[in-house]
Amino acid sequence: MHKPHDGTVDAVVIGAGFGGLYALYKLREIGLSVRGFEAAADIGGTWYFNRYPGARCDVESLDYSYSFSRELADEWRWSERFATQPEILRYINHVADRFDLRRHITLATRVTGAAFDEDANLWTVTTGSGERVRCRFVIAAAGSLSLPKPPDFEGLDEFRGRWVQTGAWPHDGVELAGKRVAVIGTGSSGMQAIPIIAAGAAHLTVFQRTANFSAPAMNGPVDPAHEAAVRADFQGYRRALMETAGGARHPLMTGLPALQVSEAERAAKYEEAWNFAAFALQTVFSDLMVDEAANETAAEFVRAKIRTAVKDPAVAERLTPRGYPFGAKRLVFETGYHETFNRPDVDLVDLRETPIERITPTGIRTSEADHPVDLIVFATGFDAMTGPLLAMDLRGTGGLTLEQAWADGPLTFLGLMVAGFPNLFTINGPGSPSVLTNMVAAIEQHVDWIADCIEHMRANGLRRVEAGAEAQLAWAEEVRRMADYTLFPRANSWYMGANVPGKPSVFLAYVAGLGTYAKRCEEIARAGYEGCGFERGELGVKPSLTSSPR
Ligand code: NA7
Repeated sequence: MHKPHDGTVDAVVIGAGFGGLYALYKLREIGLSVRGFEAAADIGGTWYFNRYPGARCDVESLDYSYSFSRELADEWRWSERFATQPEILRYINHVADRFDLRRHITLATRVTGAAFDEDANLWTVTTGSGERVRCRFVIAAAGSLSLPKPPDFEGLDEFRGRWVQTGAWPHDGVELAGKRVAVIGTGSSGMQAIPIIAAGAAHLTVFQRTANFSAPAMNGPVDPAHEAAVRADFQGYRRALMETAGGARHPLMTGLPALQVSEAERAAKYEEAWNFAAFALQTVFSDLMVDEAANETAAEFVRAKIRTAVKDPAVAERLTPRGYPFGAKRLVFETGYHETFNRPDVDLVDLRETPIERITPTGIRTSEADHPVDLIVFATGFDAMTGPLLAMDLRGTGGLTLEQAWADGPLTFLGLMVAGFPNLFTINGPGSPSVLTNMVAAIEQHVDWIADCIEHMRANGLRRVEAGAEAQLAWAEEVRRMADYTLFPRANSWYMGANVPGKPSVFLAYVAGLGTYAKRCEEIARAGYEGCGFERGELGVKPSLTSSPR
């Protein structure tokens, strides 16, 4: 089934989530021999690991799906507007089976290193099981939010109860009934899980460091009329989606600056967006993420909603986000989050007032009190975007490590390539729209671009491609300039690397959106991959690139 030890393939794909699977499919389509490695025991990436109660996508299901196969789209039916983790995982498994992708993937095998051999222009990929595979191309599809931050609370090793992380939720489930539970962290994961944990546990204490902006997901069944319209013009719908910033569309975008309309009209629009779905709130006006005063109107709208939802005014005040712009930390799509704090069996601890001092054998000690608990849920986030790549010991030309290349923050060309690392491509890498857009749409755009680049090399007798250092610096500057134009850098968010101590403070995503980004990528490709350097030579490795798909 698999190539033998020390075998050679055209491309190694690291990761078998949405990105890795489509890369395997597409590269096989263009005739490359491929080999995939996945650290987990099964495919699915993010959706394999994040099984915490309430885990749900914040992009609509019809949009958060592949578009490369019309047949796939025709035969798959999503049950909910915002799909749950189990349904998304079922979809991913269906795709892998339907396109016979599993046979290329070695599961439960972590890529521990990859080094570029400059003489042969080949990568050697090493795995945790001691395998070494030579390949022309490496496609790193290791995920953007796939490396949970390890909990670093003093005393945790002495805790006699159980502790779990949302981003590595146990597959055999976690018993909540009769348990006193603590949740630490109120980002998307915490805020999605909290209402469900509260309903299942004997008692819940939420430990909040920063109150987050959120809005109701407004989940429900997929609207049949919307679905029919999408299916009637599937390609047209997807093309239009690709031109948007977020890789998603809604009918409520006014295209107007928030302060250009009257207060009453603004309130009505916010109300309409609130009742449509959380993502509409962020884009109902055109300038919410660039104009502080406009942003404050949205922030105030959300704060008022919290005051209405939460009965105890003191609790409502603690849950009210302040001190950073609305949306600059990821807006959370939740269901019943604030109302959960009206339950008599749920408490809120504000860590800004009473920080955690340590974990004791029986619970959590803050500067004010001991909170006895049986189970601690860490919803404390990820080493986002750069973490999974840096964890892999990638070595480019002259033995350059990625840590060295990125000592002051990630430098990439388009979030797709890194100077000094020839024939390596990253999917949704830092410097691409990635986490700020529909990841599945972005993945398809990335993989298609990579496949076109490889086709270009094949057609022109080129065996090595590498981002130029100058082009890379110019791209980093463009990413920074775009981010600085917005309010995003004004929050201590994981978008800025602020959640990981010592991580360089750099805005990690390309903020101008998928549509603009895809156009830039196309222009660059049309100009002969301007900014990239190529080396002439035979591209083919055994088996030949022209062999039929396996
Ligand atoms: P996030 O969004 O990084 O949220 C992590 C939360 O944990 C956030 O509220 C943090 O507070 C809190 N946190 C982190 N470290 C600590 C410590 N040491 N003490 C107390 N509280 C802490 O991660 P999620 O998993 O919720 O979401 C990640 C993305 O996954 C999400 O945006 C979606 O795209 C999917 P802070 O705000 O840093 O003060």
